[in-house]
Amino acid sequence: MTHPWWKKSVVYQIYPKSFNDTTGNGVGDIQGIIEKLDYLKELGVDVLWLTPIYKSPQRDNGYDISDYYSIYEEYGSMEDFDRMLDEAHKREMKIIMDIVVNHTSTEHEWFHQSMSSRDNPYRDFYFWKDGEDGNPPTNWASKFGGSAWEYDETTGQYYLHLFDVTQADLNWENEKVRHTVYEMMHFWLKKGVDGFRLDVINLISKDQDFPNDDGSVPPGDGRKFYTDGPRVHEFFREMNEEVFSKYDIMTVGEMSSTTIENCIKYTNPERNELNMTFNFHHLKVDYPNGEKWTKAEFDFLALKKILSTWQVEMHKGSGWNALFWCNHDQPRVVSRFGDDGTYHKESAKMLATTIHMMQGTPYIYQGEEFGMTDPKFDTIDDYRDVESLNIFNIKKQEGMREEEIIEILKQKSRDNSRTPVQWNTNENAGFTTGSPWINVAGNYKEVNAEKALEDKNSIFYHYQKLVSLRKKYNIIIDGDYQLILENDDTIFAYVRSSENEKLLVVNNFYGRETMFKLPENVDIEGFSGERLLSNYDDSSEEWKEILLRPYESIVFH
Ligand code: TEU
Repeated sequence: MTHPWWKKSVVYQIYPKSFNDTTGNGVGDIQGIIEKLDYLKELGVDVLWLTPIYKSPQRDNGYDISDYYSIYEEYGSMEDFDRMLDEAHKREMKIIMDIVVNHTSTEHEWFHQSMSSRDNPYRDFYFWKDGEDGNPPTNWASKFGGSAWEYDETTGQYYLHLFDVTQADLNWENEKVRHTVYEMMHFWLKKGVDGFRLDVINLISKDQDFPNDDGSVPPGDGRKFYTDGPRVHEFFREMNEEVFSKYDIMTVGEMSSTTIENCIKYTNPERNELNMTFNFHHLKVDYPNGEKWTKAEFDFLALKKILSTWQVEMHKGSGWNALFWCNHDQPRVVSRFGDDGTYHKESAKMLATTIHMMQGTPYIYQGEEFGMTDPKFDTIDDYRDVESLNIFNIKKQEGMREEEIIEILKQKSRDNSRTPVQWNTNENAGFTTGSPWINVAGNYKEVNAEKALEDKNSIFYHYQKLVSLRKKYNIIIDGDYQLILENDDTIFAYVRSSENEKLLVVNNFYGRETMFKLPENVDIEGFSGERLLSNYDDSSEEWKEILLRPYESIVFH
């Protein structure tokens, strides 16, 4: 079977602001990315995804774009960008851009025009509505807290913002908006970029009746009227026909609160929409009753069940998953589902194996490859994220004690993944010679890239092996998936199968010993297992019955 390149690829996510600063201003930059390309090549990744590097007031670290055609000046110039693209291509790595077109910054010229008067030609680029008796047009909530509508005095109407008040939602019903966006996409593709990650792209089609949410379907915040909305598939097909189909690129959609049925439709190749989707259901297993802003253990059985259901159903529907534990919005996985103390190395490797042996395209988030942890900031002054700061204020107003809010942020804040990449033991972990825009985590002397490169047994080389296994064994790409021992509360084990081949993946998710026994109903009669990978030097060669040590993880072929 031949595969499109993006099915065989591993993607590495770069959050430029925190990646590598070469100017000493405390903010990462494009030159800093160029400097680290050889390091990324050594890891073996095929594609780099850059979170937004366009001109932006940075209220939401670039997800608030004020000009899609220029580079944020602290990151460098368009010449720097072109050079980076060229240098990546020379090393046979591709680059995909983050496209944020559900909304723009309110600093964008379109919004300035739009807000200036009710009959400005750009008025209809955004959603403007009258209030209802002094209240917002609907009771929809912003994802970052508060109402999704903001009143603007200039014209006496409200505009919609599903995210921050400075991120105004674009009106995709307006054909001019769509074509303006497509033109911008062509600009970047003509430069030679290799694809797009499309930010919250399943939110672009809003129910044009703008109903109030009666709360009958939780969480009752209005999302049912714009998530996987009425015309979203139509918009993707149009985008595909007018833009994507004209290039050899990859597209990955970030899908907020989506469903499997929709993700199959988004990614089944026969429908010509997108190549793959991110969904977040497996990362809500520590949100009890759907509530993110509370300190909680994760639900292990739910984690297994959700990941497995997506594996099985997407396979059946010929869809394609983006596989990931980490990104710039999520806490660090080793702190979240592993152990960032005693079993740091073992658990980080185990988590990597669990996700990389599944079907889909894996993503590695900067620093994950050597086990970066949550920084556990304990004062509000250390936090930078607009969402965290909003929530801090909201919870405080609701009467929660500051210490309690900080305990929640320590576990849940998006800043957990945004601290500078820990390159070495130098001051500021080698990220900057200046003062970093956000503090470096305290453990950089123990956890850093340089140290990982010097240790043949490091987490880094485990990731490197996982990347190379994917290149060697097509079963990782094509095999179907079967969860085994689904009710075991310690082991996450599954079998991948293709015609005459199987993979058995066994992971102990906890810091205690446990016995693995291959269930009788697993059809591997006649197979002899070869151990492909493990996170202890002397793991078992025997695969039917294994006494697993803390966080032990083994792959048999
Ligand atoms: O995130 C979309 C999104 O909904 C989340 O992951 C969000 O961070 C979470 O729901 C908050 O609780 C994307 C970007 O990845 C994120 O960084 C942006 O802030 C957001 O869109 C708006 O552009």
